Amino acid sequence: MSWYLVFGLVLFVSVLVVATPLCIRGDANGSGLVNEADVVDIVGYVFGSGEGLLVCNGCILADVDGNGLVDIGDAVRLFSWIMGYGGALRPC
Ligand SMILES: [Ca+2]
Repeated sequence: MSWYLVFGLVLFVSVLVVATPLCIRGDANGSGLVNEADVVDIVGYVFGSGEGLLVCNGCILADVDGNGLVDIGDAVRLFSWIMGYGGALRPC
């Protein structure tokens, strides 16, 4: 396999990854995982001590229930989901 072919393949895959970001509802901190840290970030945002909201392809990642608002209900919904209660999270 030539060097140019390998370089081209790596460049193609890199562009593909950049062009398709993961938009995971509930991943409030954008780490790529949904876990307790996201609950903490949502609570921090709601009570004014957190950072701004991450938006991915028009989807507010902290808006766990998808109602267009980010409030304490989103933190509760996410925590319940992490603990195994409630249904699947809505897709972005
Ligand atoms: Ca919401």
